[in-house]
Amino acid sequence: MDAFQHPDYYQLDDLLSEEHKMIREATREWVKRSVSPVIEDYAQRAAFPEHLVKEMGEIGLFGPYIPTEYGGAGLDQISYGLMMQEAERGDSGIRSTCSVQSSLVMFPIFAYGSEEQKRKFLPKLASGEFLGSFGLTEPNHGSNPSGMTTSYKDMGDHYLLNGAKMWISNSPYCHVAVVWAKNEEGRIHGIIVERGMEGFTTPETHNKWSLRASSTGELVFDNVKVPKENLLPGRSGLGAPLSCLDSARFGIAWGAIGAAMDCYDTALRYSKERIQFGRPIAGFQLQQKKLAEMITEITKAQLLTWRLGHLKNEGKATSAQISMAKRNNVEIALNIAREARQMLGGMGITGDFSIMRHMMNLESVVTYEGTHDIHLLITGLDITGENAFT
Ligand code: TGC
Ligand code: FAD
Repeated sequence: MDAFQHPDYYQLDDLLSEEHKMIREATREWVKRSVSPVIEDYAQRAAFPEHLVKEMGEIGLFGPYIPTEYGGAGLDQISYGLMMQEAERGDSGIRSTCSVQSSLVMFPIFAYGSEEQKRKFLPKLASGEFLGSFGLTEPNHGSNPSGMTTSYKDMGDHYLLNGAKMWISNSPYCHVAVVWAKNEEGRIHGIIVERGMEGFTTPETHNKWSLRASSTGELVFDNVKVPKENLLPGRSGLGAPLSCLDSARFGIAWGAIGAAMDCYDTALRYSKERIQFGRPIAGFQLQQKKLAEMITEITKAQLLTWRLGHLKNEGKATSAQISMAKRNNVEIALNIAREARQMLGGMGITGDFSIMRHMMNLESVVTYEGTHDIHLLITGLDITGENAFT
């Protein structure tokens, strides 16, 4: 049974509106009802719980901040963050599916798509009828997407797309993919590729020890004829995909707190029940040190994201501020998962508890959407003005 109780050491609930709390509770209830009972089994089998996609659409996890006229819920950024927190409290793979759909597929279509594209794709993506994927990373271009070689040619009445994307969340199940590719002048544009287009395949990536309940694969384009109306007309250049990453990284900053809270809550409860040397292990100073440091880091991360949420609502959050929150919160979540796992002793390595699954998932979260070190370099550039990437 999922007995999760969320830690709120600094009474941060007082800073949330009633609507925020309702949205958080609704998402938490759904996770307890639909995710927690099945997720360990899916992760152990490395299977994607596809049946949850429609449910995610129904409870508004896809594009919560997209306006209602396009099928979204028209909510603010803190609501989005709280939903991602609760989703990742269940499993990072569940949050990944929501991040990709909301911030990497719906956001670019909403922000840079034509009116026809918005009306054609957004309502179906919001409801979960369509699942989307986002193709930026390539086999030889991960941290440096500007070097991408996927490209398209103007053939008069259509574009011809060639290349391959790697490490793409949702790819084996996606109905549509927002793909970033260069035109003949070397300028990056977003193109919507639809399943069924000849030459478009999505082979699955196997043997992952992390995000096992999320499906990852490639996007392969072999002379794919893409109709001209599928090009996103609103923005070109690397800044277009990077702006989508800002939105997804913001959601991850919140999501990582969910994973951290779940590990802390599990370890705290276990430590009060587990008796060694005639007393609960919660009474030993070394175990208290771990728990005290966990709740301190969770509280700091909660404050960081709350402030970031307000800045984002006001349109003032910078990319570098989002990078700092993503980097910090994923790091503390990973450290908390490692410490919490030790607190459970041998039981910590089993699937009877969620901690090991969170720990392995977070190894992907600390790598995707910009690695831990890339985010450090983004902060370094922001504060010094010196570019240390190249
Ligand atoms: P650089 O020269 O710095 O920038 C190129 C242009 O982009 C602008 N820009 C941004 N715009 C919006 N948002 C941002 N965050 C931006 N950062 C930069 C910049 O102003 C410039 O504009 P312009 O008009 O002057 O051309 O680019 P660079 O080639 O030096 O690279 C910078 C770097 C390394 C920070 C960037 O490329 C980067 O972030 N690399 C990490 C790659 C990454 O995060 N990939 C993620 C792939 S998607 C994914 O992982 C999904 S996981 C999904 C899940 O399951 O949750
Ligand atoms: P590399 O870029 O090769 O980096 C290797 C190491 O070198 C890292 O430690 C990195 O920090 C370091 N490094 C690189 N450059 C520098 C530098 N200038 N200075 C110092 N150190 C440096 N991508 C998508 O487009 N869409 C998706 O949906 C998606 N989903 C993913 C799902 C999973 C499970 C995973 C694991 C990845 C996913 N990715 C996705 C790809 C992800 O964004 C990349 O893995 C990530 O950006 C890093 O790229 P890379 O793996 O090629 O590592």
